[in-house]
Amino acid sequence: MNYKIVMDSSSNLTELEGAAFVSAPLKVLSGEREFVDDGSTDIEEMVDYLSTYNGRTVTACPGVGDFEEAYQGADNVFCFTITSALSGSYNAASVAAINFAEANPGKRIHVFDTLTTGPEMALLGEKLVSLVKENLPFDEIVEKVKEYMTKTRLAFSLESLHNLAQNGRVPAPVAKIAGILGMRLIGIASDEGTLKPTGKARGEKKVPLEMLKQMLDMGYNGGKVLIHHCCNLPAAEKLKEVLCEKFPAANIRIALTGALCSFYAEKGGLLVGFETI
Ligand code: X90
Repeated sequence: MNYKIVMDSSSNLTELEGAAFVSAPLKVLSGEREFVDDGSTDIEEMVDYLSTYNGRTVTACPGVGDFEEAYQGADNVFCFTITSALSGSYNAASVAAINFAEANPGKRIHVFDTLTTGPEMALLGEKLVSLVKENLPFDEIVEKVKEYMTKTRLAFSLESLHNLAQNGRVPAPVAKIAGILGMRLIGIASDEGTLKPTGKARGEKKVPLEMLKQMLDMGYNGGKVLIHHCCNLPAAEKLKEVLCEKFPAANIRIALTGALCSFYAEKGGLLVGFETI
C-alpha cells in the first residue's frame, strides 16, 4: 500500500520506523519567544526559560493548511491527533481531510481522534505500520486500529499542573490538589480523552512504584510500554526497572517529550503509553 502517517507533534515522534511519516507541529508561544514543536527546540532550555517567564504562555495546534500540506503525496493517508477534548487539532485535521478528499478523488484518508497524546499515540502508529505490513485493506486497518485503541492506555506523573490550568485544560480545583509542594500528581487519560487525576506520590522517589500500581490497576500485563519524559531520565529508567522486575520479557522503551508535551507535562513529568493485552 502506498501510504503515509501524519501525526500532530504531541506524539513526540519525529519519525516512525517502516513508514512515511510527517509530524504537524504545534507551537508554544510566550510573549517574547515562539517554540515550534519540530525537533528544533532545546527542551531543557525552553522549560527553564518558561518557568521564569512572568507573562502568559499559550499553545497553538496546527492549522487546516498545515494538515493539508502534510497529507500530500500518498494515496492512503492515516492521521492521528491529540485528544479533541483538549485541543482543536482533531478539528483542523478533519476539515483538512475533507478538503484533501475533495481535491484528490480516489485517495483515501482517515483521521483518528486518539483521545490521548504522547506515547500512546506512538503505540497506535506502530500498530498501524504492522497492519499495513499484513496487506489489509484501508477500512480494515482503520477498524483494527480503533479496536487496538481500546486496549492501550496513558498514565502520567506531573510535578505541577500550572501550565495545564493556566490554559484551561484542567479545572482549577484539580490543579490546586496538585500544587502541594513535593507532591506528584498521578493520573490517566479518561475514556473521554480528558485528564483524570487518580492519585499522588509524596516525593519523586515514590513515583515509579505509584506508576506501576496505576498501570497494574488499569490492566497492564507485560505488553509494550513507551515512556516519554521531560528532563527526567532517572525516573523513566527507574520505572522501566520496576516494570522489568515484574515483567522481565516486556518491551519497554524510553524517549523524550517534544516541546508541546514538555510545556504541559513540565520539568520532571512522565507520560507512559502501554498495552493492556
Ligand atoms: O491545541 C493546543 O494548543 C494543544 C493543547 C494541548 C493540551 C494538553 C496537552 C497534554 C500534554 C500532559 C499530561 C497528559 C494529559 C493527558 C490527557 C489526555 C501532556
